[in-house]
Amino acid sequence: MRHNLRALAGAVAIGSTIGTLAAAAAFAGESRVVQSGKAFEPAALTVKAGDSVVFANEDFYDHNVYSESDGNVFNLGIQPPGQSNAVTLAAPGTVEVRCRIHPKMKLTVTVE
Ligand SMILES: [Cu+2]
Repeated sequence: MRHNLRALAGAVAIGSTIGTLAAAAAFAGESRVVQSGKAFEPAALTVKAGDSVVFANEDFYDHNVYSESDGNVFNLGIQPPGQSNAVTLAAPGTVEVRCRIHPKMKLTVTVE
């Protein structure tokens, strides 16, 4: 009986390890875009479908980041200085990101 329990514990440990590896492989990437000086930094980046992009407002102004690109429509709403918000970009394609408050702010994300 004791032997069986030990074997069972070993099987659980191996299963747990495999589960952790699978979770790590499936874990989506995360990119970071900073808003500073009424501009996105960087102004262009490439991510994989399912990845997240964190928008960090490190500016002195409110921003309102959004996209109306097919498959990746989002609107972060008013984002005060110091606030970060993440968006998951699920659909491959080109995502044009803008700010409703500052129309000159432009970011192009290529989702592969
Ligand atoms: Cu803005």
